[in-house]
Amino acid sequence: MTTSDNFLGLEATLSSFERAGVLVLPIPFEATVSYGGGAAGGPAAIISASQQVELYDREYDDEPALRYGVHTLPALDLPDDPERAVEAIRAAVADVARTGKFVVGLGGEHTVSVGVGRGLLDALGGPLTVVQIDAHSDLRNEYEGTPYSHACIARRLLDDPAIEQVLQLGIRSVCPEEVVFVRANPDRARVWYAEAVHEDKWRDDFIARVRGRRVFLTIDVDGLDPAVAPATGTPEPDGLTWRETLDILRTLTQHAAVVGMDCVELAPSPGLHMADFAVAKLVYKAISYIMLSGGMEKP
Ligand SMILES: [Mn+2]
Repeated sequence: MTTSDNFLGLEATLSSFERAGVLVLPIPFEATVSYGGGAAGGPAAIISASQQVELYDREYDDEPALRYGVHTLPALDLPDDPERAVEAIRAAVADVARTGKFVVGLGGEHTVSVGVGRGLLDALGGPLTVVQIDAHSDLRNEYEGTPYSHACIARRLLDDPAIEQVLQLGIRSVCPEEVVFVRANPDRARVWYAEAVHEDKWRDDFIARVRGRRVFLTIDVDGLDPAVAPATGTPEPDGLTWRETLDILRTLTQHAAVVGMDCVELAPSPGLHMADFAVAKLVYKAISYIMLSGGMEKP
């Protein structure tokens, strides 16, 4: 592994497996995409763009990556069948998480998050709360003939009673089935639509739901506004701003222990490399918040 193919382009001393506190796992899976394609190219684009991200972070007056170190694993080679792919991701993530290092999955379509969440449960045990930044609720029981569609991932995670709740922020697009599900299961699913975030009407309720919990954080890049991250398969207007997104991540990591995360659905597009860069910078910010807030040691 050279500096050109590891996340942030860190020197060997900071990116070796032994030294790193963070493991980045590329998961270039794409099979159930329903609109714009290209998510399979997401991990490579994020890693490539991350080489351009300044390591110095003004919020910390420091280069946070030098404190925790990041190792980039080889990309997973997965079958096309989504259910089998989810099982393979689950096994791989469980192996990686058992090292005790912090795991960051890079998708790939959102279906990969089912495997990441289940793998974290296998390795670290439950219960886990899922915090999902997304334009879509992904709470359908089935979509286009498969329960393992990218449009069903929150529902699949909730199949496991060890997933105690899914908390969603930035949502703009839902179907009647999803609205009915959320109303019928208020203890297990909670949605803060984008307007609630824009109007700052999420914070207190969100903190109450995450405080002291162990969290799997899943970021669908379409949760952000297309002005920030336009290169994605199912873009929706009125998304989260950069500042709102960081506010959510900062608030989350101040009150909960994030034990694993992923970032999915970047579909790199020619001429839109600003999206690759924004997502790479967002992943770096998220890792820093998690690792430097005490992360896994929190209650
Ligand atoms: Mn989405």
